Amino acid sequence: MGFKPDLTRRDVTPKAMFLNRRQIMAGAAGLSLTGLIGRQARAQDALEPNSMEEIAGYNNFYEFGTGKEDPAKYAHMLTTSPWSIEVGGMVDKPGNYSLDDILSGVDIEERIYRFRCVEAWSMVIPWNGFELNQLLDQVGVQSRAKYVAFETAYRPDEMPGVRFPVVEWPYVEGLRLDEAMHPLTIMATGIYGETIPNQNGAPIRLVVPWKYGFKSIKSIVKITLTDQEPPTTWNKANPREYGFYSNVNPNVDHPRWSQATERVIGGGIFAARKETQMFNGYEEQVASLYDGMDLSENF
Ligand SMILES: Nc1nc2c(c(=O)[nH]1)N[C@H]1C(S)=C(S)[C@@H](COP(=O)(O)O)O[C@H]1N2
Ligand SMILES: [Mo]
Repeated sequence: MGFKPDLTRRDVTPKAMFLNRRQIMAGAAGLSLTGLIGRQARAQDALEPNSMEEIAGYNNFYEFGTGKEDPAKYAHMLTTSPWSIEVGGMVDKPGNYSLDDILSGVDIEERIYRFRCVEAWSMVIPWNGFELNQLLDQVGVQSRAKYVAFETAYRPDEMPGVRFPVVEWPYVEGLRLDEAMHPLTIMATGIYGETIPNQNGAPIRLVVPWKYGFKSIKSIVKITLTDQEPPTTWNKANPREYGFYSNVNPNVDHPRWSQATERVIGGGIFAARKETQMFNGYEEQVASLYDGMDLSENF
């Protein structure tokens, strides 16, 4: 079950669009809130306009604030070197591993992935990273382990957003062990062939392309193997709206909006809507992980 690329450089969202997506998203959301254009757009796709909450959510590194420009403005405050990750729990070789040590033992490659933000925006992003299974194999996962828990740095001096209890800090996420071991699941250190910008989760973040964006936890300092389903930030904040799995699924709506379509960054504001694919287009590779599970219960 190796990784089979299905996207090429030609599919990649232009870098300028990627860098400007917040303005693009905020602009489109603003349009859909008011006036004729908004009503036409809504009639076309039969969706409700975005709420202010969703718009604020476009800025999605809450440790630097929930304001639209906050991550880009403040993420430079994060010291990303030196960096280490504490790996523990049910592993043979627990320890505080420096990022340099981790990177010297893995194969870094480019992965061009669809990436889905929970608010229904999608992009195609060229990440540079390594399969998480390489790191897990190195530390020796014990047979009792069933889940992997991840934790973001919590640094009040460097993260102005953590003064506000918008979510519980530190930001935490989790995967089932088979999801974590899947070849599509990567730890990314780069984007568009360059070092990952701080606001996108430098120096190392998770990317799970068949799940909604919030599962892709940024600036990871801790990885713990456990036999219990780990808590996740958005599930703790709102369990009705965000489940543990959070697989992209057009058939299971978020309680406040449809998940059937998405808006493609770079496709133009009105031409940009397309139907969302099961598991974000990775059904062939990952559907078997969920055989026999009711995905509307395990959302
Ligand atoms: N630590 C941390 N990780 C996080 C977030 C966050 O606020 N803090 N936001 C999540 C959300 S909601 C999304 S959509 C993605 C966005 O990643 P991107 O900004 O690289 O597109 O990061 C996720 N990872
Ligand atoms: Mo998000």
